[in-house]
Amino acid sequence: MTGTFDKATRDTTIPDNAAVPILWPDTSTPAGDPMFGNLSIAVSRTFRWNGADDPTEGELLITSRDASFPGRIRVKVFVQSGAPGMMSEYDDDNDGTFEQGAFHPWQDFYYLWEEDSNPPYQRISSFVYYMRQGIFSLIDISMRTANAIESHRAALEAAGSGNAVRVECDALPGGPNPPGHYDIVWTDGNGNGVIDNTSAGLRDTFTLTLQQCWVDDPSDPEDLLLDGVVRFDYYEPHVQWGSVFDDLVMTRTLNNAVVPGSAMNVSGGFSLLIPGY
Ligand SMILES: [Ca+2]
Ligand SMILES: [Ca+2]
Ligand SMILES: [Ca+2]
Repeated sequence: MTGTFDKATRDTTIPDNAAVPILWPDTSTPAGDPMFGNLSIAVSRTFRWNGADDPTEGELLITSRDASFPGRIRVKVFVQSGAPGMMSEYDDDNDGTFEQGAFHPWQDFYYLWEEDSNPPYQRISSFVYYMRQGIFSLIDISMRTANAIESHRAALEAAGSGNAVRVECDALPGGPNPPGHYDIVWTDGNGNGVIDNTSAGLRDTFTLTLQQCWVDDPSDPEDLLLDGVVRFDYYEPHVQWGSVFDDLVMTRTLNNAVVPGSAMNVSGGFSLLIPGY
């Protein structure tokens, strides 16, 4: 996935195409049949956010890579009767005409995939978008992790390689919820006493262990409660790093209260290259 972020306007764009094998919503327990088979996802119109939580432009085309369903699904940002949301459409015989279609405002669209009784093309549209949002959340966590390392750079270097620096998180209202925390451990791979990057297996690495860490963005009603481990298996300050999530539990909070049933368990990782960050 590639894109750009304008720091001044907070305009995010994602113009790429991506082939993503999406099999299970929770890859830590890959048992039973995959939900929707193996899907190919193409961005047919650039996604733009422009500082908003939900995109204001964008369109995806979804096909099956393992013949789980015929034809193709189109899902696009749409406004109907003044309500912003997504239009899902299905061309089941691949002749270019989309015979079926339905609009859902954002709050309904997000959760279409969970209901077995919804038409499969609507569930798949919703699930693909839900997964993209999940990836966005992980990118956000990865960038916050890099920020945390830079914010505590002096303390980490003073503590030395292998010694944890503890950082308090915010207190989730409605006790008993004592503020959680995270511990950052820096491993000075090249042993030079500073946080840096050198080549060929002598990389500085980091481990963040989060315990009931909740950080409130005052401008956003939705925040995350985090438990688990985020590692950087390499880190080049302000340029690139490799994020690994070990049994990270992400639980959504809405208006400072946990959303029941929203906990998502993530294991896996990706590399991030951010020139000019
Ligand atoms: Ca058709
Ligand atoms: Ca170093
Ligand atoms: Ca908030």
